[in-house]
Amino acid sequence: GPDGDASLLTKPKTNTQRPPMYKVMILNDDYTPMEFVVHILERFFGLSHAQAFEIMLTVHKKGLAVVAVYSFEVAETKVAQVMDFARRHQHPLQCTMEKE
Ligand code: NFA
Repeated sequence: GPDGDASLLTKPKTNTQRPPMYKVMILNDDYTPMEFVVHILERFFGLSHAQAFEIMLTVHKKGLAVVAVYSFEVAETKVAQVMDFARRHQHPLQCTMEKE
């Protein structure tokens, strides 16, 4: 009405779609050198040395960690870059993505 429709002001918007986001994760293994993982985190995820070292240690202790969250396209690119770099250096490091 002229004084405003309360429902229009208060009804939660259930149709506001956001694009799905994807967690990019690094998995632990027994062979990849710690310094190599730190280098990857700095190079491909733009982390500081201290942040990279912290995440590497979390992966080492807990088995995996989420490094970052991206759109599907960016997450796919990060995973491919990490997997290719690890393969070229003959390390078994695994990087995967999962929908949030
Ligand atoms: N666990 C590996 C080691 O002891 C280090 C590592 C950390 C590997 C994080 C993969 C991911 N050399």
